[in-house]
Amino acid sequence: MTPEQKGILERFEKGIDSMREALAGAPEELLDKAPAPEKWSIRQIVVHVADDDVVAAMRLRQIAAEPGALLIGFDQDRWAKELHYSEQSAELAMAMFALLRQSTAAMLRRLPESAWSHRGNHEERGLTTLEAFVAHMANHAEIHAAQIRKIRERFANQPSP
Ligand code: NI
Repeated sequence: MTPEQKGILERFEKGIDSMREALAGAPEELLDKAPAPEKWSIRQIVVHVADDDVVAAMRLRQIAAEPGALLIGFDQDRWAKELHYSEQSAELAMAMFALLRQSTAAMLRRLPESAWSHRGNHEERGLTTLEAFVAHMANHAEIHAAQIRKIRERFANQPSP
């Protein structure tokens, strides 16, 4: 692994802490707060982050083991609606997210450096390297952790009715 790949992998794993910290001490009723009616609540964001890592766990294994593999897209808004994200357990989603990320990070750590330049072929976004995809997933958890912190700040000063 190059120092840069090592840094990306560390950031990927730290996504677990970023999400945990963003959710720390959040009461259950706060999880269902959304910044606007058409926007996702904290609970929906947490389940989305976990489900996106379900897909990423598969894709990262495909790219590592089968370079050139076709990566199938999914409609995140349909998943949120059809899979009832608003009723799912945020705790269970976080546990799954943490376990998937730990296991995927352990798998990635054992790969030869050459595997990091393997490419997957995303049906909508085209070719992506393993390295770029791990970086993308590291960003994904960070972006959504920041989004959760922002929603919490917004509701922190509002007394409950
Ligand atoms: Ni997302």
